[in-house]
Amino acid sequence: MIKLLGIPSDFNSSFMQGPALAPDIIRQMDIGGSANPYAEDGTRVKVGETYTDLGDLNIDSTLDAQTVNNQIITAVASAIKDDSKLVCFGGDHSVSYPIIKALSEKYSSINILHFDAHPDLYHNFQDNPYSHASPFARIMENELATFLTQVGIRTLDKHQRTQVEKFNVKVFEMKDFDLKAINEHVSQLTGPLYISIDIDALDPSCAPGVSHHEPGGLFTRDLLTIIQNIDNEVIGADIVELNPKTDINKMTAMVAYKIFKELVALLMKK
Ligand SMILES: [Mn+2]
Repeated sequence: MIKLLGIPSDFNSSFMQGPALAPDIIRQMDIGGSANPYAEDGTRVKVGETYTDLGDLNIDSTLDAQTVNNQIITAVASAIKDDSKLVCFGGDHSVSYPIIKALSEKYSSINILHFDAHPDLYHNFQDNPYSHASPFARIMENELATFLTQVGIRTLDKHQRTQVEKFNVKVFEMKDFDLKAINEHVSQLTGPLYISIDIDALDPSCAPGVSHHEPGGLFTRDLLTIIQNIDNEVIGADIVELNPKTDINKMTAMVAYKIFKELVALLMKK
């Protein structure tokens, strides 16, 4: 079974709030009537038919980050204990750390395919170890994943380059974008694959509804092509950092929904 969980977390965002509003807005694309309910391979994707919507976690932003992380870990563990595959809508990117923590207790040798403008590898950002700028530092230092691949990156600074080397991350920087090389690399990964998609991996012309606009990103088509070429065992995915407050005519919400449909079709394959 495929399940959807909304994690409306905002309090680890460093710059502006908004991603907590995203899960409901992406869901509206499914039920609003304007969208086609099919992935491009013909898979019908509809709530109650193809996937079960678990609703949103009730995130209490007055609690400390570790308590909220534990709440997310418990919810994810419970959702996957019947061997369901889970897609989560964030929320800011901080949610990927507790999601992958829960998955790592069920699966070993996880590979992560991470789409983002930013590497999110800061050891310590604004004195918040659970910041949305740091989830992949926490994941890698706790050895929750065997290998991390990043695609769409265009903001590497000196510190994060050091972190890339420390954690042996394979980074496909946007300035060297090569679709074929990415597809080939992903096909060679062995072990279960988790996909984390920060919507700001996309160019702001495709996805303006994000908190951190970083020009020079992926086109929606590039991302869809990479997803559609994946033949690995995929164990789950997240779509994070959509900020409805900066969106235009819900176009980014529709892009997120389109990506969700392709992810569901992929999760149904094996
Ligand atoms: Mn980002």
